[in-house]
Amino acid sequence: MCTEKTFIMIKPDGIQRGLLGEIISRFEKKGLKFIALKMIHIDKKLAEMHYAEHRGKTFYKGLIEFITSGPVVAGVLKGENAIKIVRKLVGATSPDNAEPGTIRGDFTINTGCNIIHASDSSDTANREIDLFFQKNEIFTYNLALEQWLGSK
Ligand code: D4T
Repeated sequence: MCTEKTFIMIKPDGIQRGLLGEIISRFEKKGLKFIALKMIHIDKKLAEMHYAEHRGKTFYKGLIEFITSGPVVAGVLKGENAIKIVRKLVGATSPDNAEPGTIRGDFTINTGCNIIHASDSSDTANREIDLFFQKNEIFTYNLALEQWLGSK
């Protein structure tokens, strides 16, 4: 068993389309625990740090403009194998590969406006959590079930 933390961000289109509750609910129902959650309007500097790996790519400029176009909701989720499980719930980047039943598979038809981001590795998760959250914005609390699941 490997208890992990991972970072998610519901993008401006997810909020514009009224999908916040639906998306948050999917993670909760799966059994993942939110240990941080907030709405922010990302500025250009933070956007460029978050998407540094894509600098120079054809879609980079549009990506930065889009992610700074309105508020996003950022969160930290904790649970057993959280990184892989959250990526599975989110679905593939390209909507034509995203399976029905996943968030992207159910709600998107466009690669750029794909409503949610989720960390793809432990290193990425740590980097992104540090980028978006102060230490005092991340909470420690137990769920009653965790003693039976062996996950805290
Ligand atoms: P994010 O980072 O948004 O969760 O997406 P992924 O992790 O699934 O995919 P990514 O890093 O490859 O892409 C980042 C972001 O860029 C947009 N994008 C991507 C785009 O507009 N055109 C493209 O061709 C690609 C590959 C969508 C997500």
